Amino acid sequence: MRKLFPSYLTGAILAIIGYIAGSQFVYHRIGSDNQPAGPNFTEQGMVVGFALFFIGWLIGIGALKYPFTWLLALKDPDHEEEMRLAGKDAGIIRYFKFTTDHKVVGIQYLVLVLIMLGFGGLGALLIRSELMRPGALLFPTETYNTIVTMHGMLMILATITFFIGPFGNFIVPIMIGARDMAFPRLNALSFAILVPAIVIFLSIPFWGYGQANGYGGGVQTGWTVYGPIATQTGMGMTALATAVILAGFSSILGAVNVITTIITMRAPGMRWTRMPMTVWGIFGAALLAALGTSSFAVDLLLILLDRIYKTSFFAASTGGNAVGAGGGNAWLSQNLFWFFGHPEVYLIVLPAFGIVCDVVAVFSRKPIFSYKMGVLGIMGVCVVSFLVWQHHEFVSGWAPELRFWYMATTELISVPTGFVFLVLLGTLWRGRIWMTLPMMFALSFLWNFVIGGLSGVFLSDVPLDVQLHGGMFVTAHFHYTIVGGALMCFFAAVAYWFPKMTGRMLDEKLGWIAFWGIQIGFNVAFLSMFIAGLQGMPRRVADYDPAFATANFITSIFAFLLIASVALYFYNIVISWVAGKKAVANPWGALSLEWQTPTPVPLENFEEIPVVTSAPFQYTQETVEAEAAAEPAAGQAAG
Ligand SMILES: [Cu+2]
Repeated sequence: MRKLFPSYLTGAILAIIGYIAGSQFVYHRIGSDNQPAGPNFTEQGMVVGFALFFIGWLIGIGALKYPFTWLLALKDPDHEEEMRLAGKDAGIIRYFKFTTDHKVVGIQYLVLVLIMLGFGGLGALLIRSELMRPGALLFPTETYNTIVTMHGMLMILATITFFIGPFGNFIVPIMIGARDMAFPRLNALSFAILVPAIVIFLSIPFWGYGQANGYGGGVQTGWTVYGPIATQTGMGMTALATAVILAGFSSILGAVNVITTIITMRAPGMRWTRMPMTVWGIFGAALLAALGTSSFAVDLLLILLDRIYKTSFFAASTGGNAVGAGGGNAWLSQNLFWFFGHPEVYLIVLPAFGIVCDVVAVFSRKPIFSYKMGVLGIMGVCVVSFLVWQHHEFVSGWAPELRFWYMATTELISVPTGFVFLVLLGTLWRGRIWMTLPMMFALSFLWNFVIGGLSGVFLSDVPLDVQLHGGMFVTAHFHYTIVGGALMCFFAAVAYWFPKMTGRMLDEKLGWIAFWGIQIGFNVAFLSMFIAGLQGMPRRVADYDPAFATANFITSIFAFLLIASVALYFYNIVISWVAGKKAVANPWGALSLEWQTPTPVPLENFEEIPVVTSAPFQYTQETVEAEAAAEPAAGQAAG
């Protein structure tokens, strides 16, 4: 029983008590009727409730214990206890605790990310079921809009977390030869903040149905939450804004930790030019998260102020019920959103660039081709990604005189991206290719991302974008980059590091069935969606012209195949984690540091801090020939 306090269980109990206390305080102390001129008490009650929900959770899991003992100069009695609890002998309970072991935090992130992708996938299933045929099949339009908004936002939250969270925490410290992250408690906190954020997010559909504001419940803005519709839409918007602001903090704290760890915790000899590409990719993404997230947080904060206190940051005119008497600007919302929104897509993809380079090097048994050009590519994208955001507003009427410049910068981003792809092709060239599951997912990233990237060039051209903006061509484009690209790389990373993170091998047969189902389902579904877009079908509509029926029917059927295959892959992850074949310490014969540690990885990672003497993945002719000679043994090891 003692192990259960503090834990996620006590955290959940105090969070619920906190919500009830906070919201009831507002409702009863100030009253819950909405006076048009005054603040929106109902949503004020929600926000105060959410704030106490969050604080109750932090107290309940013990996250505030250390800061208070430190603040009050009390001896922190539990420091040793805390580390012990992070140790092996605490069993599975340690995964439901506020713990400082970066490996446990990495696993916690992996599980949460899989749950988020699961809910996002459910949203995709509902969307494609509705769009399988013209006509309103399953949902009233407001419900459909809420599902589309939640699917988009949740998948974005999942994909900006699914590399830095699991692998940035578990693998990167070991890969650079460190014993832990720079700020272990901040690390635990960044995860602890994300959990209540996702719970609040999933509550969106339950707020406000039947309310008088004509927009009903939920939220009908799409993931871009533009003002002023974000101010007028259902009450779910207040839950969404609160949840994403919290998730933003978690992302910034996590990013600061990763950046500091990579700069300060590298082992002797681990020069910048000797770091595996995974580390560069995650470093670049962390920089984008640390620098960009706040503009989105401000956007959401202004939406909450416009909703609750009737300010009018995004309302040009008041329509008679605003304290601010208008004078706001909807373009402000778009710019605050996309100043983060575009770097955010590279926050998702930069780690994938790095991971794919490393995986391809390992399974081509070759050093990374032109390593420095690869680094230049990743960091080049990192910088240019802050200079392109207006390409999302080519048809919004904002600053048409700037369109030429943003078209140029957007096309410029293809150059450093191209570096990374040439590095990949150069590494594959004449490699001794070992077609493992991680390798195949890495190669599918290559194939899909090229299609995603090229279709992006179309959209960066103003004349073409005027035709295609707001249509299904755009939706197909970003699903090719994020699903076809980043998600495939996530599946590669899971298959690649699964043996090190869980001590088990993923089931190969199930893996391959899922792989081909995913590739066929994904490519047919979204190639057909490009066609619907070229035919002129708008996005974010619950119903559409019968002219688009064929393309949508094909997309839905193959999307079902994709979703079923992803579900099979998740099933494989679960059963292999529980009962998969035991893994040896280095089943892939990889040369980076994490594979030189035993499995399971000891608490302190290394007996002795390693000394690094060369660039990563220095496969030589000799090592490859020696391995080839021992081939039968290697086959069995992996088989
Ligand atoms: Cu963009």
